[in-house]
Amino acid sequence: MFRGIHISDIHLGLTTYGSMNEKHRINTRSLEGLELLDFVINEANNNADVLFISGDIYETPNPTNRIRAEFEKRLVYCNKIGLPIVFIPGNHCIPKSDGSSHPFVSDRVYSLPNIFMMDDVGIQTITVKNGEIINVLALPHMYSKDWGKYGSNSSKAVSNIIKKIEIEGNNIIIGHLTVSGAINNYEKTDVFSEEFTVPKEVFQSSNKFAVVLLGHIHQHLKIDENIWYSGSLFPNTFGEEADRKGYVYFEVDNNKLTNYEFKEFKNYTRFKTISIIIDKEDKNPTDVIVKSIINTKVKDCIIRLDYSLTEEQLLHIDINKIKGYLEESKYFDITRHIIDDTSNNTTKTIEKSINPIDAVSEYCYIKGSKFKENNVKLIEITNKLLDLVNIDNENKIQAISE
Ligand SMILES: [Mn+2]
Repeated sequence: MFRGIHISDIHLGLTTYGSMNEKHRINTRSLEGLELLDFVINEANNNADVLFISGDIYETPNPTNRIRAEFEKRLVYCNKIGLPIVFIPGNHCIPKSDGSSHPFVSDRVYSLPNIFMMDDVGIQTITVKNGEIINVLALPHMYSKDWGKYGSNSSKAVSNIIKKIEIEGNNIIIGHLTVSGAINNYEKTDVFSEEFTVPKEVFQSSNKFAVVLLGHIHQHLKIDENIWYSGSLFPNTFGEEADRKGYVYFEVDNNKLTNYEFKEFKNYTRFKTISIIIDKEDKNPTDVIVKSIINTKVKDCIIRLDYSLTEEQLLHIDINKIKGYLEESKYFDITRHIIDDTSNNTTKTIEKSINPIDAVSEYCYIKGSKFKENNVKLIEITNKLLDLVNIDNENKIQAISE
């Protein structure tokens, strides 16, 4: 029997909704990711035999030296304490252009005996902390040029890979991909190549593997008894506002899953949306908004405040008072809609800088329902443009909001 801990989608280097932590000289979002990672490593060291991370370690294929050093420092630590750590690159870690490498290249780190960076399809045999031997099949993120050698599409490719394998003992799959049927609201759609998508039946039809540990979809999702997404380490966007975040603890005995627990983190930054439509007759719109802010408990959260009111009521809004009540939050955006009494149209003013993706969503909203089907496409194009800017995320967001 061995005990595993599974996390995914850490996105170290993500800076959206964050700010510079002056003491540590690192963005608050990355700092939180590192703190949660430290917590998980500690849990794994005390209560498990091996730690798995199923992709999207970094937000971009070009993390800053600081971010890379912080992650590698933790790998070196895992090696030192004798905790095997197994991980694969996700789509965020792999450059889309041909020729350049992912960021997991340091010989000093990746040649260590307890570090298993699996950047190619294949099996690795690993002795875990309690001396048991396990076989891990890696399915790192693949573009169509990569799966082409295994099959005509991503589903056939994975099916062929699994069929060909002959192994005995405790076997595990670790993959960064979309299982079709699992809804992917949160990952940016990749417009440069086909999505790496596999039907769940491909995994279900094989009894060679005790568990399938998945990454890419940020919501914690159970696809089957022994097939799951652990979900991202913390919410990256407002799309993940309702998710619970944590890690999966599991036990495998004789190549069968014998225990599974999702353990939610106690402390992580929550995203909260406050959406208010103020009654047209209301004489104190500021009070209505303030009351809503108080009820929401905004302390240490990332807040999106969105209110609708008439032109007349707008004159009674005390924006400084509203902002005062949002001060305890870690970050806030305020958006207002003006309800036009003479028609059903609303117009919108954006009070504070928002990220480019949200800005495009707002634009689609303003344009109305006939524009809705273009929304997804527009966001894809925006992502593509942001990728083409080809500078690290921190600079990118600053450049745009300036
Ligand atoms: Mn991903």
